Amino acid sequence: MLTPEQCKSYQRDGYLLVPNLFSKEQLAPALEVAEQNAYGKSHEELNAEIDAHPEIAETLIRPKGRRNMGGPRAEFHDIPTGIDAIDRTLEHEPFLDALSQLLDTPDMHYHHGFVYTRSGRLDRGTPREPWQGFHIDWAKPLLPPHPEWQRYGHIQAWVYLTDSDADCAPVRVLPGAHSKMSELIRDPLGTEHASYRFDDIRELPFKFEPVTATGKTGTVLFYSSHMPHSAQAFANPRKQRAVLFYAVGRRDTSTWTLTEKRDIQERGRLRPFLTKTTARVRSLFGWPNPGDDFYTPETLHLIKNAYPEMDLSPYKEHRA
Ligand SMILES: O=C(O)CCC(=O)C(=O)O
Repeated sequence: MLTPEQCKSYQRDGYLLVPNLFSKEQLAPALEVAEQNAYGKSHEELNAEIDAHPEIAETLIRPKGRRNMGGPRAEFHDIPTGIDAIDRTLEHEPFLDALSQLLDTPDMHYHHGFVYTRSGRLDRGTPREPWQGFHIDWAKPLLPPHPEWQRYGHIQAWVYLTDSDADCAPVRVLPGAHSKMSELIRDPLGTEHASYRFDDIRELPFKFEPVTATGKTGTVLFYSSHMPHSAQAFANPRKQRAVLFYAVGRRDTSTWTLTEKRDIQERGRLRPFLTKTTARVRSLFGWPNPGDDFYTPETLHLIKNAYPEMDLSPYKEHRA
């Protein structure tokens, strides 16, 4: 069980690193499978292969997009993968207990899970500067972040299969920013901010100090889906970073906290469609129905910012 201090620190900071939630021995079979999937061999053998044939690195560079989170030669990345060594990691009771404590409910909902590997020799496209690259992951229904981040958010939990030391590109988070999202994202969807991406955190109206989420194998990083996070480059290109990455939410709000990473073109088509369609059809895409307590004067205002052209009267009428 997490201590009350750990729970409090998650509430305050929006993230929590829990060392030794799994043992290294317990995760070793999952790491072996993740490496075979990612590289077709172990990571050490991959480095040897690239040493012998440097030209292959160009063709193996981590391809862009969620489909390729598994790695450059991945056959899969979605969990369940069909392989017990990975899939049954989710059964670890202390992990489920921690999720339940942080979500403040025994009734949880699995949104998605990915096997996610990055190898230093093949990595491209990471932000160059420490203030770049922060974003929250797109909400599936394309709703702006709700001020009640705890109730209307979910948790992203990264189970570290490898040591995520300072030189192996640990992810960075912005403590405290999770509870400010509704104040920070005020623009129409489709602009820089409303893509939930902050080009330069130094320009935000609040000052945040990024924290680098280092941890040894067996550590779990929990962060709120409202938490901006950013990748960084490997300081040691011979290293890798492998995690099992889960998104788990509260069951009672699961429809609209789901954040599958949608294809960018699909998002582009969905936004104008959501703007003009009916409330009933919007509900097919995960929007709460008119009358749901999701809609408050404040959230209606946020939605108006996000979708200036949308007719919000069905949602407003139900409040009257
Ligand atoms: O690879 C990383 O460190 C960050 C990944 C990330 O930002 C994401 O998956 O949304």
